[in-house]
Amino acid sequence: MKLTKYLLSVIILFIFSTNAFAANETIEMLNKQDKERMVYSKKVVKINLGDTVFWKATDKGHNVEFIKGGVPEGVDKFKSKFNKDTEYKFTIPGIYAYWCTPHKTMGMIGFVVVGNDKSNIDAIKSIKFMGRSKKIAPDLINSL
Ligand SMILES: [Cu+2]
Repeated sequence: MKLTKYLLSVIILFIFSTNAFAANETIEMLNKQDKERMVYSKKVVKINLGDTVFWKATDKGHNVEFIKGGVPEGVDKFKSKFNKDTEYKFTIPGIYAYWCTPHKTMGMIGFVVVGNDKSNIDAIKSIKFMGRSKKIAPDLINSL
């Protein structure tokens, strides 16, 4: 009986520690998905405060860059290295808009809503998107 309890606590501890390091959302950086080229596998994710998003460099030549003015107040700038997996832990609530630096005009944009806080939606709406990103941004922003 004592051993069972011990094993149980070991198992619970293991599950807990595994989750602590796992991302809450995984987004792939892709050259192609269906008919789209240069795309994040998920353009919009909604997460809880304190969650982590992991971007997997499935295809090369991509990165993640927070858009200036497109993140909640107090968030530092973030720009990941090309060709590398990256992750970010979201500790400030609000909407985060990001793009892939070389493909920001090709529709390679994404949004993260943290803690269901949309208080910075006006700032998000005033981001100057270009090219294909300008075409797809309004519908994405409306879906947040
Ligand atoms: Cu890209």
